This record gives sequence, C-alpha cells and structure tokens, in this order.
Amino acid sequence: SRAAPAAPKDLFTVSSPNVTYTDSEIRSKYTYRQTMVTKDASGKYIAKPQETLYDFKVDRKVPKTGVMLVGWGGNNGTTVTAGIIANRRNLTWETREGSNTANYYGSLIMSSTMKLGTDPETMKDVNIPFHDILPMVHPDDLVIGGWDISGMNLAQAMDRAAVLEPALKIQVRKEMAGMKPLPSIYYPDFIAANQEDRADNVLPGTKACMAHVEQLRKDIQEFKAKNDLDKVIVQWTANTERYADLVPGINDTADNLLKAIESGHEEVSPSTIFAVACILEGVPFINGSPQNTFVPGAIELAERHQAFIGGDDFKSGQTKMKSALVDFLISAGIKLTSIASYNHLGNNDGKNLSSQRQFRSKEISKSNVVDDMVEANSVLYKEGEHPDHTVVIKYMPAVGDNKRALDEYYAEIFMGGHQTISIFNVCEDSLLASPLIIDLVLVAEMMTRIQWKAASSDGTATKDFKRFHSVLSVLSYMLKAPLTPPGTPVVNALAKQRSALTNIFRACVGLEPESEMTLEHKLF
Ligand code: NAI
Ligand code: DG6
Repeated sequence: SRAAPAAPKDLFTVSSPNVTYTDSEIRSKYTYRQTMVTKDASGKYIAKPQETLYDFKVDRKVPKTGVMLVGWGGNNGTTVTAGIIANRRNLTWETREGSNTANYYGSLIMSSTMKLGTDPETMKDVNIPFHDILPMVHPDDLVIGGWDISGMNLAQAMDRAAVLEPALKIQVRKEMAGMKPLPSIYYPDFIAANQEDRADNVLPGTKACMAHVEQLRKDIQEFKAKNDLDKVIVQWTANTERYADLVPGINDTADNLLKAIESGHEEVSPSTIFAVACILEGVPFINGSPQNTFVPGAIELAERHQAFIGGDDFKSGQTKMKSALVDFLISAGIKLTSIASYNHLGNNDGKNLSSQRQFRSKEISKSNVVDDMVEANSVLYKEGEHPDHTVVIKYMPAVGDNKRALDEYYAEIFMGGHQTISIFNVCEDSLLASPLIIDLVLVAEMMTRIQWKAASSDGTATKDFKRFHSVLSVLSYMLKAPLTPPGTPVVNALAKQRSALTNIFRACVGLEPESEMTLEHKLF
C-alpha cells in the first residue's frame, strides 16, 4: 500500500516576488498605502496618497508556549483550562439536549475564517481559518498554570465556578485535581472586602515590595523550566481591582514606580506588581480586567524593556454587541441619542463588583466604548456632543455565571422619528471570556515573532528590524478599553478592530488588505 502524501506544512504559500520563505522565516515586502489630509489656505482639505514600503519578517518556528493565569482558580481560569483539556482530548459529553463535542467557538482565531483570495475558475472566494494565516500556536498545545489567592485545586475550583456540565467535568476532573494555583499577592484594599474569605493561598505581605516582584519572576522561570517551554504569556483574569490613584513621584515614571514598589507604597496594585514582574522578565502581560494596571510608569517600563503589554478588560458580550451595533447605527447615519446598559449576574465577579470602587473600574471601561464612533461623525454630532450612556451592574447570586444583559438603544431617525432597539442577552459569561483568553495568548505570542523595518518612507526609514510597539493595540478586538501606545488613538469599533488584526497579519505574508470591492463581479 502507498503511504499517504505528507501533509503540507502550511495551508498556503504566497507566490509573489515580494514574499520569500526559508525554513525559519517568511519575509515580505509590503506597500502600506495611506491618505494624508491637510488643509490649504482657504480651509479646503487636500488628500494626498502616501506609500511606505515595509519589510516584515515572521519567525516560522512555533514555540512551545505556556500561559500563566493570574486568578487561575476563578470562573474564567477554570473554564478556559477545562475547555483546552477537553479540546486537546477531543472530548464528547452528554447533556439533556444531546451530545456535545469540545470546540473553540467564540475564538476569532480558531473559529472564524478570512478570505484568502478568489478562485480564478469559479470566481468564488477562497476562505481559510484565521489560524492558518500565520504559523500560530495551537491552543491544544498550551501548557497552563498560574496563581490564585484561593488555594483550591482546579477541579474543586471548577465546581465552585458552576459553569460546566457535570458530564464534562467528570472527564477532566482527574487532570484538573492535579493542578494547584501558586500562592499569589493579596493587597486587601484593591479588591472587594467580600473576597477576603477566598484568600487562603497568599504570599506574606499585604503591600507592594520587590520581594513580590522577585517571587513572581521566579515562579515564571520555574514554570518555564519545569515544562520545557520556549515562551510564557501571563494574563490577569483575577478580580477587578479598584483604580490606583495616579500620584506624581509614585507611578508616573518607570523609575518612580520601581522606587514606590521598593518603599511599599499603598497605591501600587497587585496587578501592577504582576505587570512589572513580567516586563522585567520579558514575558508578555495582558490585563483582562478593567483597572488601571498600566499606570504611566508601567508603560514606560515596558517601553524601556521592549516588553509586550496589552489590556484592558475582556470584551465578551454586552460591550462586544455595543461596539458592533453602535458602529452600525452611526455608520448608517442614524443618530444614537442614548444607551442604557443594565446587567445582573451571580458569579464571584458580580460579588466583587457589588463593591462601589471595583464597580467604578468596570463602569469606566464599559462607558467609553463608543467615543471613537461618535467623534468620527461630525454630521450627526457637534463637537463635544455625546449620546447619554448609563451602565448598571447588579449582583444576583441565583443566576450564577448566567449573566443577563439588557440594553436599550434610543436613536433619532429621518424627520424627527425615533428608533428604539432593545437587546436581552443571556449567556454564561465565562464561556464567552474563555475563547478571548485563548485569542489574546495566540495573538500576543505571534506578535513576539513578527519584526518590521521601513524600507522607504517619508523619513521614517529604519536600518534594523524592530518589534512592534510594546503596547499591543492589535489586541483591541478582544478588549473593552484597549490600551494603545501613548498618544495614539483608541479604536473601539468592532469591525475596524478585526480589520486591523486581519490586515496586519495579511501584510506579514505580503497580502493586500481585505477589500470588499469585488470589482471582478461588478465590471462587465
Ligand atoms: P472570578 O472572581 O471567578 O475569578 C477571579 C479569581 O481571581 C478568583 O479565583 C480570585 O480568588 C482570584 N484573585 C483575586 N485577586 C487575586 C490576586 N491578587 N492574585 C491571584 N488571584 C487573585 O472572576 P471571573 O469571572 O473569572 O472574571 C475574572 C476577571 O475577568 C474579573 O475581573 C472580571 O471582571 C473580568 N472579566 C470577565 C469577563 C467575563 O465575561 N467573564 C469579561 C470581562 C472581564
Ligand atoms: C457584569 O457586567 C460583569 C462584567 O465583568 C462583565 O460581565 C464583563 O466585563 C463582560 O462585559 P461585556 O460588557 O463584554 O459583556
């Protein structure tokens, strides 16, 4: 019998003089086209096309990657862990509705596709899984670990979370019982007082200190060595903290922040300590919660060490809908005048958020998510004009992780008419957040293997290959309050965020941005 042909290493190759492949790299020459707009003396806009030629270099070796979750024993931490184990083992389990098989639904990278191009014979689109556009890590291969202030093993913590079906839990229980979170840092003032009874797995000390930074670095090094990993990504999916006060001389610069940690200043949060440890360790750190972990000093420290950071706050349900719907309304020329966003949930996140200072962090990240869309439409909105926007969160223990989100969008339409759109969204919060945790890891890891240089431009020519900016705004699609390099705009509109990610990855293999022009079907 004949041996089956060897599977191709990649799903596609790009046949172009601008793209070269070696065993270790993909190199592409890419022309980035922008339109620069100025005003002439009469106030008229002058739009001028501009081209910059970039070289991109992608490391093809997919590294053995570990992810360390801060808050590993929480609802998200346990759910994403069980989900990855279930996928890795291709598990099937019975529910009252029938049989379920593990999947990565909700993961942009694992379960969505992008158009590669057009089949010349049929003139139909050829779509490929997003995951195949670049040589990305597969989530089944991730090694998972992390920290939690609660010492329960992951099997017990999964039961506490009450998210997954019993018939699935039983199949992953043994493996998860062997997983125990590392002790973490607990500064009680930063999370709700109602969390205190969980905190039985903590490092000594209740305020910032260098010993904590050093211990976390050691934890990362040991995890990497023990599992023989090439790379580690750390992600905060622990409780929402209160905002840290921005204090001049304390957290405004990298040096001041390091000094503040040494002196045990009370405005340095646990999440910032994790960020600093990761930055010093050269490990990407992503914040999935809304607090201001990345105080200016932390951002400066990341830039100084060329370490990758990303945040803030997973954009999983209500806000994801909002950033798509508001984009649609305003892009359609409909004048949105108010958004009332109410939600109630009964998981530990909801319990923590029932405390005012922690709720305030979430309120801020949920409230600023339409600003870019409003600002972009000067036909509908005068300068400074903004739709009313209210966010309410209530803790309702009975519904557990099954969050209810009710949104009312009220808008002005043609000739003084009104449109009211009401949305009632019910789903398990952690089942929405878990695929985002995976996507953030996969994209952040991929970004560590992409380099660029400008071959020619309007004076920004660079000699050597460089990495992307430390602040990974390319992660924005997954985040409610995207962190961007200082001084650069925040994009909240969901379609634009997806487009940025898609087209940057396409550029790395020398492909043009996705265009919906389809002239081939319009010019006869
Ligand atoms: P959870 O409350 O179930 O889990 C958080 C875990 O963090 C707990 O196990 C807690 O013991 C642990 N923890 C608290 N402080 C810690 C520290 N300093 N070090 C280590 N562990 C610590 O919450 P859940 O539902 O897993 O959510 C996690 C975070 O993600 C929350 O901040 C939430 O607001 C945020 N988030 C969740 C979304 C979702 O859809 N589930 C979406 C957006 C954000
Ligand atoms: C209630 O709003 C609790 C929050 O933690 C949210 O569930 C979470 O931030 C997800 O928010 P959203 O707006 O993306 O559904």
